[in-house]
Amino acid sequence: MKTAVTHNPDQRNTTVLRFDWEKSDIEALFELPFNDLIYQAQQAHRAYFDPNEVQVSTLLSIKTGGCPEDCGYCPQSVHHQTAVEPESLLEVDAVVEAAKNARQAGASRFCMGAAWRNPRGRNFERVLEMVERVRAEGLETCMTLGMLDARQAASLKEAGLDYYNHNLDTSPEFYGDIITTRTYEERLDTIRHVRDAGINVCCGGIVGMGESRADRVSLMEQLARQQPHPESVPVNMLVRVQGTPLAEVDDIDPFEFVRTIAVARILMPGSHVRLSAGREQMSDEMQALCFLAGANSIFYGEKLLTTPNPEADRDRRLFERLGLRPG
Ligand code: SAM
Ligand code: DTB
Ligand code: SF4
Repeated sequence: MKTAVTHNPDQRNTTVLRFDWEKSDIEALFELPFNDLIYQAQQAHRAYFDPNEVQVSTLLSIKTGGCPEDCGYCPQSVHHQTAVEPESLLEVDAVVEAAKNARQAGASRFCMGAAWRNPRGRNFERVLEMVERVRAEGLETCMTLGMLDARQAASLKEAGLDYYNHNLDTSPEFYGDIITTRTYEERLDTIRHVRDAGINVCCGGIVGMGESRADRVSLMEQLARQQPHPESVPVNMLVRVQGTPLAEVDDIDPFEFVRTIAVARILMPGSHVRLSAGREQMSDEMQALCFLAGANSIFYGEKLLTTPNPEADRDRRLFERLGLRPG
């Protein structure tokens, strides 16, 4: 068995990280009685993290809509007729202003997302300046700009980028039903470039797109066999948007979503598991179950990129009611 001890210094864990997870191990976790699964997830969580601390990131769309990719879930694709109004890349000053507001509201990380297949030319130069200026405000920086080559990843590192988000989205088997303009292998290449440049990797997927449990197992296998594990693992619940091909897909059983969070927590115990898109559609009780299952990061603020996120007040109340602290 290939193992490695975590290097996270403030953790009292004796658990070792595994990178050799097999589909059968992951299936067995999904099949556990719910209470046993949550108990195991809690044990993994508590070995690595303060269970009452939830990391808070703020998200800003720095370039909205008009994306040439055909991701079936996404309101920003030119292939779908949605209500999103395309906007060009924001000015650096506007981004810095938004970052200051985020810091005052208690965010520790500022994530910037662009609806691109990949960044190019002058726009990329501007993005580098954004990283430098936001970092100078004392925030951790994260970007998601589409595919990167090795040189671009190195430039982002040099500018001071802390995290890069690039999701696998789903299993290799189901992927072709959702996206045809970018291959799974291209996604893995970008993740490798980010890793090689020394930037922390934020990589996860979307649940509730009509995939099977076997697909969720397979996505988790892809994530948990990366060595090191992605430092941050966003688990998005599909936000169904009118005009996208997935607008009418059936609801996933909420407990299956919670199970997916718990499995991510057990497979990658030293990583932040982010309860990302979809919180607006969840009850407070459902979110509490997700935290219990090991989610320990959220996006805070009224909007994700183009779709609604819970009001800041609702989140503040939820944290108070659950005794959670922003980390
Ligand atoms: N354009 C870049 C890319 O896709 O590589 C970065 C931005 S893209 C919007 C970031 C991620 O948001 C996607 O990979 C997907 O996982 C997530 N996402 C987009 N639309 C979503 C939706 N309707 N529901 C849930 N997650 C969504
Ligand atoms: C991620 O995994 N989820 C965030 C972030 N990475 C960039 C994006 C969610 C987007 C939801 C749809 C929208 O608001 O447009
Ligand atoms: Fe474009 Fe990203 Fe949306 Fe895909 S997910 S259409 S790449 S913005």
